[in-house]
Amino acid sequence: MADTVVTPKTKVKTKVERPRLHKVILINDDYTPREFVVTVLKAEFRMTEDQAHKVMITAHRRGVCVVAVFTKDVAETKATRATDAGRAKGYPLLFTTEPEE
Ligand code: NFA
Repeated sequence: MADTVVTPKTKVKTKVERPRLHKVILINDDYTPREFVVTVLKAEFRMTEDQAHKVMITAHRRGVCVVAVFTKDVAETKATRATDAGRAKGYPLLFTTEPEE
């Protein structure tokens, strides 16, 4: 009895997953000036003039454009800050977020 060998019946498997990323999406509207959208994109998302202009014009033509992807917290903070920048000027500029597939 003192020499009984005990084999564990359960295995513990540690699983590490990367956090799901969230998209920040720019929504088109009829009132926010194009140049102001570009300014906000450059300031909040550290884009060049060229990148910002491409994103702005894509949203303008198609209705929406994915700006960038971040962890949930960062995406939500940036979307809120960028939306608030428009609101401060009286524009209906809107950035939303959604989880990546
Ligand atoms: N559609 C706006 C305009 O013509 C520009 C715009 C682009 C606004 C992208 C919001 C998002 N002034």
